Formats: sequence, C-alpha cells, structure tokens
Amino acid sequence: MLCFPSKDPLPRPEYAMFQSLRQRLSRRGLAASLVVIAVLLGGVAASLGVSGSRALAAQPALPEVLVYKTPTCGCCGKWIAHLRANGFTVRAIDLEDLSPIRSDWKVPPKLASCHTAKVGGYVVEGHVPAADIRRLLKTRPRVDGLSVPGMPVGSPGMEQGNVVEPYDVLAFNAAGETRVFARH
Ligand SMILES: [Cu+2]
Repeated sequence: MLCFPSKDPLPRPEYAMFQSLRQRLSRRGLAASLVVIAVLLGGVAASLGVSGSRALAAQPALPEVLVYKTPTCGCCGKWIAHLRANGFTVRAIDLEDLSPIRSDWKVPPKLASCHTAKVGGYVVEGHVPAADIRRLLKTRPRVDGLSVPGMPVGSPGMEQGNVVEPYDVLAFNAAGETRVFARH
C-alpha cells in the first residue's frame, strides 16, 4: 500500500484520472465554445459574403432586351446587332404592326421610330445607343423609357458611311413629357 498526502482526496492514479477527466471536460467545453464562436463567425462571414455577392450582382448581368420590329426592317436588325455587340441578350419578335405595342407601352406618338423594345422595365424606342441603355439601367431614373424619334442617320443601326446627323436621346414618361437624356 502506497502512502499519499492526506490532502489528496483520492489515491493518486484515480486522482490523476479525475484531473485528466476534468481537463478533458473543460477542454471539451473549450472546444464547444470554439465551435459556437466558429459558427457565429461563419454566420457573420456568410452574411458579409452575401452582401458582397449582392454588391457584385449590382454590376451587370444585363437584363434581356425584348424587341418588337417589323419583319422587313433592316435597320432594326442592325440595331439589334449593335446591342448584342455591346453585351446585351436580345429577343426579337416580328410584327406587321407595332402601334398596339406602342400604345400598350405608352410610347408618345411623336416619339415613334421603327422598333420598340423593353429592357429592365423601361421602354426603348428607336435607335438608342447601347451605352445610353446601360446608363439608364445603372442610374434607373424615374422615366418610362428612352427614345430616338425618327431614324437619324449615324445612330446605331443607321450608319451611312461617315454621314452623322446630330440627334438627341430623349427620356420620356407616359404623360408624354420628355427631357434630353443624351446628345450625339
Ligand atoms: Cu430604324
């Protein structure tokens, strides 16, 4: 029989076991707290990650452009090619008469051109440059759409050699109010 100091409540091997068990338990407690902290940090990181990816999502993916045009419109096709060349996805639908679409989409008759499109909730009438559509989608002004009335020579899809007719891109609302959005 071995002799132990009386303050030792247990014989040494059991005491050692008890101590190691206590350590293990407190280690387990520590490990558990670390897991909790890790989960919390993970949550914070995940929420930061989400807001980060939201910030990225605010950059394009450009929305699809839906274009209504007449089947024989050559300059409409060239404008669509211009949009595609500038990163837009375009779905084109041929119609003999676009006036029902224009009145549905509240395009003021004085702003009419050869094709009518919708992108990101905005109406785009005529040969509006892709850069102006990008700015429209980025700044999202309180207007119903953009228009280049008529078919000015030199606008995208209306190129004729070096001839350039100055033209304005007009922002409009359904009430028929307009303001100049861009000058070209
Ligand atoms: Cu045209």
